[in-house]
Amino acid sequence: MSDLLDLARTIALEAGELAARRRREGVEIAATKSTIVDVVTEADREVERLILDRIREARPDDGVLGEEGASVPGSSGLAWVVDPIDGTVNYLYGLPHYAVSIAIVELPEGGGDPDPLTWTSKVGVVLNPASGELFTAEVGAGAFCGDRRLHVGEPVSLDLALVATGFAYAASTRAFQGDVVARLLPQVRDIRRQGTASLDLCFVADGRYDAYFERTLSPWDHAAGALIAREAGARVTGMRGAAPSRDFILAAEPSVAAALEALLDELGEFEDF
Ligand code: LIP
Repeated sequence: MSDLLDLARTIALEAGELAARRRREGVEIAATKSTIVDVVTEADREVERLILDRIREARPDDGVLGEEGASVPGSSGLAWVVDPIDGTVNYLYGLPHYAVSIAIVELPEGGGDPDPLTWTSKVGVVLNPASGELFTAEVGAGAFCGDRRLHVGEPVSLDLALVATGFAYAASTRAFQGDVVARLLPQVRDIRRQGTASLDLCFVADGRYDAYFERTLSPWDHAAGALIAREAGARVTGMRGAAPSRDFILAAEPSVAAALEALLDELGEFEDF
């Protein structure tokens, strides 16, 4: 395990303990963001502050991009992309399916803000504090859940595929996404919507889902999970072969990914909304 992965893992474990402790103590909405259902809790903010402090202590020249406002330009060429509590609504409701997601990415020449269209992922760590499952990956070194090596599921026809997805916080976007899913549902084994993109990507890596796709994700939602899925043998792509981004992300065993991408295109998933 490289020093970078070890550091990210150690920070995630400490952050996960804080998140779980605050959950036990009781959680309330601190503010809303893009819409009335896009919420942030004080725990989100406190966990991000802890992660930021630990990164700055250990690697002061690295950049940091966090969901709750952490934005630190670096000079090292590396940036940390952090979702302190992914699956915030699950966390708010006490559902044991949320995650601390930490990625370390290499920025292109010239630096700039971390952008999933231009960064190169190096390290990914996703911890579910409620289950204790710690998913990790380092580029070229495979993906793991604890010490167990992860492998994407076997090829499967779409009518037997368990497909996960998620929905935006904006009602108009959700209406569009719901229409696509309604047309997809009769053509796959079943749909799962568990509310935490980073864990959805890890579940593809572990063969617990045959595929996952979503639109409108933020960079911190998928930065770590995308590397974990890719290192487990999944194809992880954006729209029409681009890199994953807010536009679209899909992760699956490569033949399943190709079939699902073609079907989603037919169902209108790639249209503007
Ligand atoms: C969540 C994602 C999830 C998506 C939710 C939300 P958050 O991130 O992980 O996949 O469907 O709408 O965006 O807001 O909990 O960090």
